[in-house]
Amino acid sequence: MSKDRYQYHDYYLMDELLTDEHRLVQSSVRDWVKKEVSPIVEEACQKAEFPKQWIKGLAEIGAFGPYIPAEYGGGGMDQIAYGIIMQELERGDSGLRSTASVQSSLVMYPIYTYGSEEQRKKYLPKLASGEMMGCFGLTEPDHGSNPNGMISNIKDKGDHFVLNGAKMWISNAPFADIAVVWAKDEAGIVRGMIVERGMKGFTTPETHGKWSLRASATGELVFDNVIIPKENILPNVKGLKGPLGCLNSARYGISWGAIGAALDCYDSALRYSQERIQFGRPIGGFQLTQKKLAEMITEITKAQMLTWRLGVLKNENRATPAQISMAKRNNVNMALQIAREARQIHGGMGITGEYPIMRHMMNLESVITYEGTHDIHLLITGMDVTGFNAFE
Ligand code: TGC
Ligand code: FAD
Repeated sequence: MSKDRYQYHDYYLMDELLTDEHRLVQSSVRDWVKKEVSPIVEEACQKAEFPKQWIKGLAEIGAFGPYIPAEYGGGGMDQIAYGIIMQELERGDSGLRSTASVQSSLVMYPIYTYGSEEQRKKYLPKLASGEMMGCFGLTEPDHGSNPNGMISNIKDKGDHFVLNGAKMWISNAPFADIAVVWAKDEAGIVRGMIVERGMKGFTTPETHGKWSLRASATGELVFDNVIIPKENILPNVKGLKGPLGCLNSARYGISWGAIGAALDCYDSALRYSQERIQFGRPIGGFQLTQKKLAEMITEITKAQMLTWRLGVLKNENRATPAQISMAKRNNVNMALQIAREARQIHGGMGITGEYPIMRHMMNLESVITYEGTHDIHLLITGMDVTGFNAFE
């Protein structure tokens, strides 16, 4: 990618609603992305490699567990600070944001919320510092949108459980030190557990050949008679509401993150439209280009307001899962549409790695699918407003 010339856009002066702490977080993450991510992200994607040096930087800027209390190594910040971090990271790359989302919302969150005090003390400080990385295993080869159909299972053997099954499409799996895994017990009840790398029968083969999220490592989790000590079971939750509760937090972060990708596409398209001359004038002077840009900033502004309000509700513990679904669905779709329009404004140059557009567009094809697909979130909203469950 050529030099990162990104300028933030805040059309409705939403930043006036931020606290000094929010602003500090915003500028430090933005600076870090410009300095450490932009110069290498294109090459990392071309090579399909996750740059491991980002882990230390992510920990230093507080991207691992920003809302986990400080006594466990977290940042002790609010939900808006978490959203801002996700947005600035995804401005750099959705894969980078994925790594931080998974660590914070899908690994630290369940250990903090459903774990024992011993588990919190053992894992959270190391996860916050990046000394330990985690992943989250819910999806299976035959059970994606319908996780309740999972066949991964544990059997009680007295002083331990034996875990069998497989998980697929797991972000961070190839290098994670631990996995928060969801499997059914003999009564068919979903239980959460911490599986550690090195446990006999546990492997994490990498998934190759992705055209999307290439700077994020994805893999499988395979369990072949893995012995799980009873102290590794998350004691404080039973049932599907355990993993779905984690998804509320991650989906909330994605609703902020997607705006970051959209902002980067819009910013690049705006600058290109002012600099690219055709028919003797900048292409930004043509009405059709203006229509694209005006619609982009309108949609970005609406999404910024939606997430701000959602963040306030989340800080007050009043955000409902259906409200989170609406924001995730709207904002990811908005970002994908903007990436496609921005690609057109860049003409042929839009398909090259000189500009971030095509990378964002391809990344967003995963983001619109993971953490609940576009249509699943529509059905969650549909169920919420009509009272009828389309999944039954
Ligand atoms: P259903 O019968 O509706 O609910 C089962 C139980 O769960 C409760 N519940 C929730 N609890 C907390 N938060 C939510 N969002 C919840 N939604 C439901 C519900 O009250 C019930 O509790 P209880 O006490 O009565 O047992 O469940 P269902 O089987 O009908 O499924 C509903 C459905 C389809 C909405 C759900 O399963 C779903 O969301 N499917 C999408 C799956 C998904 O999002 N997978 C994501 C995998 S992780 C991932 O993609 C990480 S990518 C990370 C990255 O790289 O950034
Ligand atoms: P399916 O569930 O098979 O869906 C296929 C299509 O059918 C979709 O369009 C869907 O909307 C539609 N569909 C399904 N059911 C219905 C219905 N009832 N009504 C209407 N349409 C329906 N999972 C994890 O657990 N951990 C991770 O870290 C993780 N990381 C991921 C990283 C990447 C890069 C990707 C691509 C996925 C990741 N996932 C992860 C998995 C992700 O959550 C699933 O891909 C997603 O939930 C969809 O499941 P599926 O791919 O099996 O699609």
